[in-house]
Amino acid sequence: MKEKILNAIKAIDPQGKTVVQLYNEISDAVMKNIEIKTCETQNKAAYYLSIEFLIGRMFYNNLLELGILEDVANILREKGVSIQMFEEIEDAALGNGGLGRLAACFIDSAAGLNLPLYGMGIRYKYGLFKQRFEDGFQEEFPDDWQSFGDPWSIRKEGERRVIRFADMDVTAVPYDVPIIGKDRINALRLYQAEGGKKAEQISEYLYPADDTEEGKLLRLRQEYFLSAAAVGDLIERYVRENGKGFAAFSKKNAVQLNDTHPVLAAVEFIRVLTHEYSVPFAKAVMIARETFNYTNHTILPEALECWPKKYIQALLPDIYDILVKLDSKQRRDCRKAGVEKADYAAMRIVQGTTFSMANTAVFLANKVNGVARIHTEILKESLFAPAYRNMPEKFVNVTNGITQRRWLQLCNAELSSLIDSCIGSKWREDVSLLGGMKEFAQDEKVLDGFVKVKREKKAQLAQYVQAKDGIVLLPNAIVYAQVKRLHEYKRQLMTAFAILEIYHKLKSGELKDFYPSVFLFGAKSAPAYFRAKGIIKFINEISKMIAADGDVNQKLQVVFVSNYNVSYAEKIVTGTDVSLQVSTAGLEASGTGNMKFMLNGSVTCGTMDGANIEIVEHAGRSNNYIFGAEVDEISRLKAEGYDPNAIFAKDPQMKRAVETLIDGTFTDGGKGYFQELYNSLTVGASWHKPDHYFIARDLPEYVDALLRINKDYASSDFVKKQFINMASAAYFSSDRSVSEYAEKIWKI
Ligand code: 26Q
Repeated sequence: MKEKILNAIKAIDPQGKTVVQLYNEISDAVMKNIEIKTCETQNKAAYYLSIEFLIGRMFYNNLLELGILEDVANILREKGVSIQMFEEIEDAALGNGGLGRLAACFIDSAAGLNLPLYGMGIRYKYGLFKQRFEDGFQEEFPDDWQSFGDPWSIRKEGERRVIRFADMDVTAVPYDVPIIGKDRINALRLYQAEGGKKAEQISEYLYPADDTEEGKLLRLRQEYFLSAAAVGDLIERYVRENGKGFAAFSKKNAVQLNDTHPVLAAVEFIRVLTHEYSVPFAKAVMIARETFNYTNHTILPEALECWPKKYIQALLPDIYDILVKLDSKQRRDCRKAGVEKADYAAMRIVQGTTFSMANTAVFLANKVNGVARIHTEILKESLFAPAYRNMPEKFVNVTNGITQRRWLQLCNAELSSLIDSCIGSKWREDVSLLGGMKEFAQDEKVLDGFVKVKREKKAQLAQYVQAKDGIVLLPNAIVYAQVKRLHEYKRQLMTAFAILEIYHKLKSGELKDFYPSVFLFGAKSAPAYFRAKGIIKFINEISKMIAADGDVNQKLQVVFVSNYNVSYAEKIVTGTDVSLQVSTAGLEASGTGNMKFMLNGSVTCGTMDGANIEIVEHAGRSNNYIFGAEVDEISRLKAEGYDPNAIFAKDPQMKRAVETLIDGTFTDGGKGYFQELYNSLTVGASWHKPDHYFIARDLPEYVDALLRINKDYASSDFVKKQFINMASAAYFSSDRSVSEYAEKIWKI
């Protein structure tokens, strides 16, 4: 296969061709010579249903996975073409953050582990919006990723299927994308909606604006579209091979629901079995329960989906009937099992005028899992406590992971070769061997090599930032990075205040011997999320002020890169010294960026939240900078009362930083963003109490941690800390996560 591909690429003549043309020709040469597996004939297979797959750029990754990246680079070089030029081909951003990127890492790992795991999602015409800053404000532009062509998918015309809504029929046409592993290539199947203008809308946008009823209905259509297309595929294939008795269905199929967005798949499954194959309702429910599993990714109340009954009734009357029947069955089951009234009320599928998707998922799932140990504990103790009390065997933890192929081998060839030179190259296939690097943590020569790699990656990052954003990074500075979706609970605003405090200390002369530092932010805000947009503007204002201040601008720099995406992340995680992971304890389910930084040798400056806890367990707390209130303290503060204003009053430096929001230091052009942020901290806003995310509680310790890092950075100990983090990262490979899913949940 490799020979064939390389020969086909050798035969390409780059003369007079554009980058896009060449990209398509080379990609085609690969696609013509590989075989994509779309199903199993004998064995059990697992299906990963997700409304997002944040794949990123496929070109380099696919060549890497095929083991021909270097060969192709050489062939192209001989033709006078640099393989780097394909960096202008933009990412397929069919996801917006952690949940979508996790799905991409998982299918990558499964292919690498030779496991039959097939992704199923939606082929959005436009991915996550492109972000630009206009006067420091976020502006959004459509992401027309197919303008570069889409050589990496195959349209499966023959496998189209009709999806029925009350008011229209929509055709789902699958496109199969190869997910390449060493010994197998699995399909990621993305469905496109067709059948007229209204039908096509369904797969037009990732996250259509849902501030209107129409937008919400469109989102519901998307969820059912994916669910019904996937279930239709699974059932049709099963019946073709096994006939219409469904007794063995769950022996051949396991389905993972990536959060509740595709949970209607389990309901649709019951609909098809009962309505189309005359399976009795109770039996259909039983089979669904053996087949489907649910991963929860967030406990934030505003992200827990509840669909108004009337929406489901209007668009999906048969699904409505099944949900109502499930709700009755749940009542009977609970009564029979002697479930407490209060527990039943909390677990109930019907909640007021809505259906709770999380409760539906828990009811229908064989296993329910959280994505880091603390998160699963919180599910068991809080969010799903009643269900856990009554069905403890359902709950399992699988801590998230990331693929070391994209997040080390591909993005950091330099560090990868350093590792090869110490422990050989077997770790590339068996990442658990990476732990062997710990033995080199005292080896001065290896540490020197590590420092050199970091310096080189920092220089590459600087080049990239300059090319993309036109900003020149301070040379040889410490790089602190906070890159992730913009959300209040992630507390980018707290980092902004910490920077302001440091700035004021620099100005007053209180801070001597401050090592030059760059704070790098990357984040997109949901278009309608007013406060998040205010935070972006605020950080950009801080950035501007510091850059213009000759007293400090050689010591401190704040850069908010625009259009942060997977490709940007590949540069940032390698060139960073300090990974900022500072969510309010209990609210970041896991985080996966934290793992990418760790693997590339950053220390974590963060709270005891999500996977940070397991990270410091593996790498040693003393090799990281942990601060802030832990979950218990946050609960206590919530119960006993928390008064941020009292803290502001006693801490003049904090007060000064916070008041820059309203004291005229910065302007938001009279749009009210900064006043709104200020109010949210001091008087509360919407349904939240003041400082709902406990910034005042954690900020002093945060500033302290950042300054401690600044002191430590100049010592050799700091490099050792970074190195040990890298050497301890094997556990956070998605190879490990996927193996756990395969064993504990899918039984494949
Ligand atoms: C909910 C209701 C209506 C519309 C949209 C949504 C919605 C959309 C996206 C709710 C949640 C999401 C995405 C959640 C997400 O990305 N969660 C992240 O998942 C990662 C992988 O498990 C974790 O590492 C992160 O901690 C978690 O925030």
